[in-house]
Amino acid sequence: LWEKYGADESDDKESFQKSFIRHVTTTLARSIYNIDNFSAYQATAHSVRDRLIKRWNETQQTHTEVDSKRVYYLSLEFLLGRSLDNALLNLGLKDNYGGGIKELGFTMEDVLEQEVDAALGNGGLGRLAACYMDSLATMDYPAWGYGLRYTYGIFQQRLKDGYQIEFPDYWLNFDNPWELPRLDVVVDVQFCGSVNRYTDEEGHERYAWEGGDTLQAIAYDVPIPGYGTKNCINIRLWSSKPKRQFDLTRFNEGQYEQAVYEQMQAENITAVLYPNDNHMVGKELRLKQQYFWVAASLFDIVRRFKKSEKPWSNFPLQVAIQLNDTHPTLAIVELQRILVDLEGIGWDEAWAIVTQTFAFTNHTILPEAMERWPVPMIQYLLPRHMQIIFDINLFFLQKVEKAIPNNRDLLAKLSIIEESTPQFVRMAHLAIVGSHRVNGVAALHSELIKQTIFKDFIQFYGESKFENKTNGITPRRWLHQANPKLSELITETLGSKNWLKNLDLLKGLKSHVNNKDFRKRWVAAKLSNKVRLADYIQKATGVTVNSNALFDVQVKRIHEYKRQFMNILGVIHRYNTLKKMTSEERACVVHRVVIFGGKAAPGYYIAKLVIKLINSVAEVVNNDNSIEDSLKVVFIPDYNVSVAEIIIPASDISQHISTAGTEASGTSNMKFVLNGGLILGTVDGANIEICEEIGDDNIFMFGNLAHQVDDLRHAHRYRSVPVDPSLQAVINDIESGQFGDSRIFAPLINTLTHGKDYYLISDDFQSYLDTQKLVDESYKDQEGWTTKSIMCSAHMGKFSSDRAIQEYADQIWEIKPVPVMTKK
Ligand code: 26M
Repeated sequence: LWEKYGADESDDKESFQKSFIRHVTTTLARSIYNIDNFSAYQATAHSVRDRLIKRWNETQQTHTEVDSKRVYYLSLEFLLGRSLDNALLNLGLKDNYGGGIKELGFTMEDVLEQEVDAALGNGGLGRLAACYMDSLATMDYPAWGYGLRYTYGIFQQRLKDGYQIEFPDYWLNFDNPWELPRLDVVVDVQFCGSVNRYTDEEGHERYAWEGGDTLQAIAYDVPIPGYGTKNCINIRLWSSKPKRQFDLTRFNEGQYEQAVYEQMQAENITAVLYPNDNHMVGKELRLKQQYFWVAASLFDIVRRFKKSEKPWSNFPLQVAIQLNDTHPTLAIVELQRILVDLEGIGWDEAWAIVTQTFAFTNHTILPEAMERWPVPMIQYLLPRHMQIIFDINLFFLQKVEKAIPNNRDLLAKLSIIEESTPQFVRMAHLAIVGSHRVNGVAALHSELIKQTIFKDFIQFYGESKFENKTNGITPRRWLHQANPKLSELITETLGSKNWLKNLDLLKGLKSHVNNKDFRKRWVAAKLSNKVRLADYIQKATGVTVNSNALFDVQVKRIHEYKRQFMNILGVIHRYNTLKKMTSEERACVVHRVVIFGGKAAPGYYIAKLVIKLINSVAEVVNNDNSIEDSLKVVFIPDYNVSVAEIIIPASDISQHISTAGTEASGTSNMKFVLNGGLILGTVDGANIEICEEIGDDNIFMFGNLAHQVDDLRHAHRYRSVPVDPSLQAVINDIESGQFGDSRIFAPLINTLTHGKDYYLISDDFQSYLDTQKLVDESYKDQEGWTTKSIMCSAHMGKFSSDRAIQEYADQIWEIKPVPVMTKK
């Protein structure tokens, strides 16, 4: 009967229309005469969902039968964006569904626009996790993601008088067709309580964690379809619930409010994503989120392993767990606790299993981003875990002492515990000690972590534990989906779609670089993307921009180290240069549209002032007729994944201008270049490797190098005004009130003067302006620019997330692809 009546989900147009209408009438309970674009989206999404579920089931069945080693990617953030278009393209349904929806009286574009982003992440780290899931699925790897199902994703940004204001992102307001609630998959998670020592039947000393509060984790599964494969993997997101619906005694005693309050406390845990990016906040609720997620995920992983009835020593042969930054580091402690306390395995044997299982990715060397938690806080919430951390540290330091005797200074530096008052747990140290491999996310960054934050660990471990895995991006979303015109041109030119699974094939474009027709279509694709963005800018900001101008883009989280401030200071310099020109002189200048976008953490005062300054400058520049449209400045509000999909394909040049050594990798740099946009960047993160691949003729690099930064910062201690005269002139312009009340910006200016210019804007400013001039000159040579643009895309093969995932799979996880077996 199962075979006979199992869902027949064919992929042709008629089958889609049938399922569309079925979902309108049953799932949505609407009449066919009463469908708006949103219901059309819902019905289409549910039709796709049916097909995803089928693949998801077949994939999980295959993985259970084959039972080979799986990787579990633990990430507190999955910045997925929209799913419908991605699923249609990955499943190969776009054409049939597009045709089908048109006959039903809708356009695919309108329907796709109805979807709200799944924005369960801050920025780079969260989007990386999403790209990696796409590659794992596409390459048939048996992989699971584990994360939290936040009720509120990253806040929505709006502007008021040029200032950022935040609004809650209540993304689950309408139903979410991209998740499968697993109300039967429930895990108890314990907090607080106490630890009791006892002796077991064999006379061993054991510890039991007892009492405290218990919450429940409910699983919600998000299917991730691969491109051009039946494989469909899973991200399991946990949602928190109180264990009992009501405390009945309290309820009966009339303490209704207290009973409901406790219920709310439990639901609080997964209520909101912390909106900090590259900055640690020591909030207790954040620590609770981390343990809640880690405990539920490990329980699930261990339960799955136990089903196969293999000995515990096989655990690392069946399970690889990747820690996306230090956020899931408690997983190391939790697995050790499960093995020692619950399974009765000896400490050393358990620890060998743990360290063989985990690997850790570091994403930053910024000191303020390093996670450290007060010992008393962990002691209170997780008393047994705190004991285990102290034991892990003790045994580790004993080993260090044995290998490198009589070096108390080294012991203090390596210790997992920071000996301050109160003591702190250094999560990165715990992650290193508990993992068999540690990686950085770009070549320079992986070198820098060995020379700076983790230097002392090299003394003990040697270098081999530390390696590089340069980040990557999925070409499916970031070219095929976001830039359909260019994707089509590439496919036609190369004669197949194989490049979407093997990005190195883009090299084939090189032999067409002098082909007139190809070049014409390449330029036309860029122009039509610029027109699309100009329309969006008009809608979102009310500013009219000329699509023939040079589009200069900086979109990323607002942070001092990323130096959006330097960019806007450069804009002021440009504006005042233009103002001094005659009309004839201005006629020779390349017109520019400078585009900003990005969110500031709600508590990051200086970052918020940068947004205000950008908007104040934009207001003056955009309304100054005397410069005759030679410059426009826009701040696009609420930058997110789906806005990025409009902005990135439209850029001529994008800025990645962090102080050298501060941006671990960057991933949007890769997205821009893949789409034929040039880079203006510092010698930092993955810019360096992009330059190596595309050649230094095709990129504009400037500024001081990472190894010079320390000396320059030191030199700043002996002065208190910017050394660069052009910078001083721009500061004077702001202080003169050219962009409104200058008192507003005093704290910002102070970071350059009295704040010692920690991010070296002054030191890089002249080099920045010079390189901007080069950009202008190069852009005048439109043919030369087109050649650069083509060469950029053609050499981006390395930056596919498929390459990155292949390296992780082969060198760290040791997992093999498991193609899905389909019945019939
Ligand atoms: C930590 C504690 C409390 C609350 C939030 C956090 C936190 C959240 C996100 C800390 C860091 C977070 O993300 C950091 C991040 O996105 N790093 C970026 O990672 C990218 C992928 O590797 C790199 O390309 C970027 O260079 C790096 O900045």
